[in-house]
Amino acid sequence: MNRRKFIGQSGAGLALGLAGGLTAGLPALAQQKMVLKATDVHPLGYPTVEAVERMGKKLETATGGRLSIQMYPAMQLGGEKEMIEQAQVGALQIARISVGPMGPIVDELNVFNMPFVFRDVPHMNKVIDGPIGTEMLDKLTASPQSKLVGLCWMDAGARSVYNSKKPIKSIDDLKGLKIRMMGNPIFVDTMNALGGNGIAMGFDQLYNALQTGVVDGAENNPPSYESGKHFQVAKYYSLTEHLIIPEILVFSRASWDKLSKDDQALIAKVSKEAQQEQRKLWMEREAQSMDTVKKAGIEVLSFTPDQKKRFQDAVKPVWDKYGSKYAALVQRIQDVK
Ligand code: BDP
Repeated sequence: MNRRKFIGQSGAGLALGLAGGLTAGLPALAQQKMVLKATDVHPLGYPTVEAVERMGKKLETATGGRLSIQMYPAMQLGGEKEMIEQAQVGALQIARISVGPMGPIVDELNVFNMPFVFRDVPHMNKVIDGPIGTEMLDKLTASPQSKLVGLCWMDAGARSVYNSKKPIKSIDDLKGLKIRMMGNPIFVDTMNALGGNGIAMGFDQLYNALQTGVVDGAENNPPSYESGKHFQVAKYYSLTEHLIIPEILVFSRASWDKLSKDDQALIAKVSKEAQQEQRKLWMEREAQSMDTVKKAGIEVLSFTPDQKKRFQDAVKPVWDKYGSKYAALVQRIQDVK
């Protein structure tokens, strides 16, 4: 059924091609109408979702409606693990996912998943906009086990801890709290090194887990904390900013290989534009989300540089365990000023 959706309606495409003055001599592929199925865990209006929908409109305009994107937002197709699996088999074409769950698939990407690897969000954005960003997308595309094509990066700000038990005023307050992390051993180890009790769990299960007390808290950027309504069940938010993880837009390799070269180039072009457009949407949404949660009475705590340093020092065991294999790349990341 999914396959039918992707390459279906070729009759309509042919009619459209002919109406557009094209001759029937063109390769069949170039005339096929394609609805690219896209998905995201976030709801409509979220910066990543909006950016992909805008990409779809551009594709429609550029191809006279032959190529379009149908968005399945808000975990309609499952959590990120399921999204990746569906993209890998070509059951959907475009998935917007965090680099977090991609690390176990393409190990090099894990460098972006290391705690405090970026100085701040502008540093991360500079890295993904530059040669390292391009290389990492190429590595993802070239990796046979990914079965995905890396299209572009998106901004997801910095992740900070929230919980339902107590304000985290210093690293000591994390002790013993059960904190949900994304499914990647680096994150569980990071939370454990910070003194909490890291628990890997899908984003799709998190709201319930917070509500029922299966976990005491989680960590995320302000837009996810707000739009996922987690602030309603975990009201203490502390700006630990321990992870700055870019998002990634991937295309199913199985589907990509069925596209004409021109369509591939067009999708690559609108993706590059989406990288910059999403960033503007992101900054606006981040400010709005902060505003919303503060107005709802959330206590947002920040740290002095000295207090922050305690968090950075505490993750040394994580760097000792995973960092050495990425040493050369980490150096190049640090050299980006
Ligand atoms: C959000 C990311 C989303 C992740 C989610 C998570 O945008 O891709 O699934 O975090 O924590 O910030 O799982």
